[in-house]
Parts: sequence; C-alpha cells; structure tokens
Amino acid sequence: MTHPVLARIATAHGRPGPVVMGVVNVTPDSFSDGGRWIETDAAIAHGHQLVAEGATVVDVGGESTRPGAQRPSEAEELRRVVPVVKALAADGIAVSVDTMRARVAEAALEAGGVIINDVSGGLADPAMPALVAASGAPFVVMHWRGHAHDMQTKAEYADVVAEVCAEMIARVDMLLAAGASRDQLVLDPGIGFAKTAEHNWHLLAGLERVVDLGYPVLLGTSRKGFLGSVGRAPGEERPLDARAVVTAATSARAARAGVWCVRVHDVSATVDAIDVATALGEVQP
Ligand code: PMM
Repeated sequence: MTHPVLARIATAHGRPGPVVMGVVNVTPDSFSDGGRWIETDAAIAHGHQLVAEGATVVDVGGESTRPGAQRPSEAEELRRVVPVVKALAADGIAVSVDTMRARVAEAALEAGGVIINDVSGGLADPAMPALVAASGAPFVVMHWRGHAHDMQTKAEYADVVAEVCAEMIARVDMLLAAGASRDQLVLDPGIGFAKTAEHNWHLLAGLERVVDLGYPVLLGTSRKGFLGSVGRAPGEERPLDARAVVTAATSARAARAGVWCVRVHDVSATVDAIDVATALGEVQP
C-alpha cells in the first residue's frame, strides 16, 4: 500500500523517474546555502522558485547539519521554520520539514507540512517515534550515527552498504514497535553523515541494495563535499554554487537505481539529468 501523501505526490509529479525535493535551508550556517534564505520572505520565494523549476516537494529546515555545526534552540528552529512551511503549504505545495525535534515536526504538520524528514531517523529526540505513529505522516528514516559536532569520528565501516542497511532497518523496527506503519517509512542512506568520501561512493554504487530493502528511498547528495572534490587535485574544490552538474550526475544514477526521491538545491539541472536517465531506461540496448 502506498501512503496517500506519497500517492498524491506521485500524481503531482506526473512523470517517470524520481520525485525532486527542492531544499530551502532557513539557516545562517548550512554548508551549501547558509544565510541565503534566513529571511522568511526570501525562503518562501525560493520555495516557489524551486517548484517552478520542477520540484514536487519543498524541504524546509531550520537547523544546519554541516559537520561541526552547533544546534539552534527549539524556539529558534520553530521561529525559522513554521512561517515558511505555512506559507508554502497554503499555496498548495507539498512541504517536508527537515528536523530532528518532535515539537518542530508537530508544529510543521499543524502548519500544513506533509512529510517529516528526520536526519537522525528518530534517534535524536525520544519523543519522535510516538509523534510519527500518532501523526501517520510519511517519515524519512535517514542513516545517522550522531550529531554534527562529532559525527565524522564515527565514519568507520567494514562494509558500509551492509552496515547502513542494517542500521536503517533497526530504526524501522524501532518505529514499527512505537506504532508507526510500514507505508509511512522512507529510507535514506545519509550521504555525508558519519561517512567519508569513499563511503559515499560505495553507497552510491550500492544504491540498488538500499532500494531492494523494499521501502521508497530518498537520496541527498546535493553539493556535498565528495562532489566538490571529485576529479580535482587535493585542496582544489568546486565552489558550492558550481556543483549543480556533479549533483545532477548522481541524480541520474539514483534514477537508474529506482530511487523514489532526490533532495537537491539545484532543481533544473537534476530534472534534466533525470530526463536523460529515464529516456535511457525506456529502450533496450
Ligand atoms: N542532507 C542534509 C540535510 N538534510 N535530509 C535527508 N533526508 N537526506 C540528506 O542527505 C540530507 C538531509 C545536509 O545538506 P544541506 O545542509 O545542504 O541541506
């Protein structure tokens, strides 16, 4: 059974290939776009722009998860996120809220949001699993090993794809035990969270194994460090606003693997890349 919200998103998407989730970070310090959409009106306008470029979902977040980031207070996160969710939802846009706090997720749903995107997969806030169960909303279970300030010390794996899959399934079991239903759950391998560049490449190469777990899969590679440095000499990185093409290449990869949704900052490049991947998938070699 497909969750009714995901079914509505599929209808609104109306085309083959992954749904595109556009990112609006209402933060002063996100690594990719920190400070650009911190004003409520600018964030709302940016959400509309992403939809105009082809996003079907807009992900609104008020906490930066860049490696080393400190957390905002709950009150500050609510102040950043709720007005933006409310305005975009009122204009008929499917909004997800990128939060690790149950109280923020609840307020965002009350404001018209339809998806909870929790990068901790329900681990950071002990109240989250009960909220997921009570709300019935789709919930993104991202693979996570700890808060941003020290997560890169936890980037140790013998077989990263197998361990990430096993840890996501442990989160799923926790959520089901708390009363959530299977059709609410979306899995995300958590590219860049407690992972080195090499781990990220292994996860991208092994995406089919994540898809084979049987849940819709969301992938967030957009502008991340391993895409900044790929193909470049050590110390030479693409600037953040010059990573649309490398990100779009990973969106094409995600499309071929059967991923449900890609979370990106640069929507139009990813829409183009998905069109290419879809056209290729429709013919026999
Ligand atoms: N990455 C970031 C933030 N939220 N949510 C999901 N589900 N998956 C991700 O990979 C993810 C996320 C960090 O990127 P940003 O700070 O540029 O938004």
